[in-house]
Amino acid sequence: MIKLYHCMDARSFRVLWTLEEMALPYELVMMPFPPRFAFKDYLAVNPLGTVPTFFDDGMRMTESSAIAHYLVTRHGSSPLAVAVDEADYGPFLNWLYYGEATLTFPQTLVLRYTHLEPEERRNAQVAEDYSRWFMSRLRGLDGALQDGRDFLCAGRFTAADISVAFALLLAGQLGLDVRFTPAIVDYWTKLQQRPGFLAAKAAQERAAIAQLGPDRSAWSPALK
Ligand SMILES: N[C@@H](CCC(=O)N[C@@H](CS)C(=O)NCC(=O)O)C(=O)O
Repeated sequence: MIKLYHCMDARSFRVLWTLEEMALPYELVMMPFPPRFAFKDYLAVNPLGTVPTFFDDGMRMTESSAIAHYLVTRHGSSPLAVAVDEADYGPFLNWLYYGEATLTFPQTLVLRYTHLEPEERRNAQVAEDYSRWFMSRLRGLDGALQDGRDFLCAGRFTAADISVAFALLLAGQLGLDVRFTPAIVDYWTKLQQRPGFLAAKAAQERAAIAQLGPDRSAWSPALK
């Protein structure tokens, strides 16, 4: 049985989106963000306090892009995976890692110094520096999309798109999407229309209302 510990629109959304695209059964545990402070029992599940934590029977994982990769390779021969013998296997892995390590990391500094730190420790300069750093790193994505492709590799939607698209979702939460190039806006707009994306959005909303209550400000107390 698959079990996913998740916070609204956090990196664990990569996993939730993959599960919905693959129509796999799962149990979703919604927690207020950040669980390290707002749901301390979670530290027994994941001492880092980060989301996702994912279980497949007894096996536990905590890296969102790796879990997406695991799901599309371990659970059936999914078109969301690019196989080792396909020409785009290398680009597939590269985009999968780029989404987290290159695109998401600088945004966490923006999030921290605009929302998570107490008022007196917030720092507009740090936030702007890392926003610019993120934007310059997006050049890799913009360049790849210049040929009008809808998906990053193998000519089809894969887990690599999920990994990169999460970084675009986070950018929207931070107000950085106004700086997206037309090619990135176009790519991201189409991905958000996918039934799997919409199902994942609806699933987290339903579970949050059921498990955390209807007051949205309680879902992410640190982001008020
Ligand atoms: N590299 C990890 C990072 C996990 C991570 O830092 N998740 C964030 C949510 S987007 C988190 O839990 N932050 C809260 C905290 O650090 O306490 C992944 O891709 O899953």
